[in-house]
Amino acid sequence: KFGVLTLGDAMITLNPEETGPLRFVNRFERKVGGAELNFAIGCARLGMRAKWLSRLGKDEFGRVIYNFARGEGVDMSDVAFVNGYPTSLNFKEIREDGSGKTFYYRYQSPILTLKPEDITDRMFEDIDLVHLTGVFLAIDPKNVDIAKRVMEIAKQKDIPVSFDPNIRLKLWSIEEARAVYLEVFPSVDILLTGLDEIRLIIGIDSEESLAEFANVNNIDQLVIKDGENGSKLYTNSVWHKKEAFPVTPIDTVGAGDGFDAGYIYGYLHGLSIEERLEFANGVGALVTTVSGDNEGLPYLEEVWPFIQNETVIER
Ligand code: KDG
Repeated sequence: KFGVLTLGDAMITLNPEETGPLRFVNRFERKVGGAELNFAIGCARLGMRAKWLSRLGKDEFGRVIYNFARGEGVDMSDVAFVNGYPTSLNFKEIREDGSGKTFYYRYQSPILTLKPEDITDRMFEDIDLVHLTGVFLAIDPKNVDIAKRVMEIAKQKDIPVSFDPNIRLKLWSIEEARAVYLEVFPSVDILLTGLDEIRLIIGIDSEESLAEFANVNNIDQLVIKDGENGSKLYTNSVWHKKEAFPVTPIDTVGAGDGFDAGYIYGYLHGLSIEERLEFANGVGALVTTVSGDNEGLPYLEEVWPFIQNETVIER
């Protein structure tokens, strides 16, 4: 089994029981969210070993997240509970087309207590890929040092690094984000980004200029996610494209994390480039069909029949 390591913050996600503006929603479902944790759960469901490194509030909600992630088979051996930092909350608003807004209650996140020196060589044992995202970087400037340390150790050990900018402008300004991303990109082997997002960060979106950007930053695989328009990949001087699967989305939050897990599955398992994109598109699409940030992440045996449009016997 391939092993992936990721690190980040998680929170209780309050999913509205009805669509429309948050101020009119009276009932919520208590769920679990966090971009990197979603990724880890996605990898675990696809049959990989997934380690999520984090800190959780020593409170009831911290326990909910811990038990939930452990139940999904995520390796929680480098997660510690901390006092004085309550587990964060994230209220979601969902519109009729499945698109969402988030309202964070995330001021003293437990991950603020994680320090660069907490990252040790031992955590990289049996790890085949390290995945980082911009949510972790946005939470606190010192997280940039942590990420740098992680990428440095990964490089020493010849472990590829994937990165998703996952831009959250409610957590930092575009200027702050841009400066950090530009520092991080040259250390990234696989960049998994939304088209809108990369346009926002580097101000370009044509294939020619994106290819140039990948070459300059030494990015081996530049993967562009474009929702219902599908995805594309630039690698070895060539662009590859795959169309999206038509689905009726009910909650799109977490689809990008699912796509990332699907792509990394395909990469580590040696799927061809076209298959890899198709697989990732399939995982991302399936995530949007279920309410919650990670509930829709498919198990491996659910992905292929979906992609091949096979009839599944249900009863
Ligand atoms: O990618 C999905 C995440 O955005 C969600 O689970 C919550 O981590 C989260 C965030 O910071 O928005």
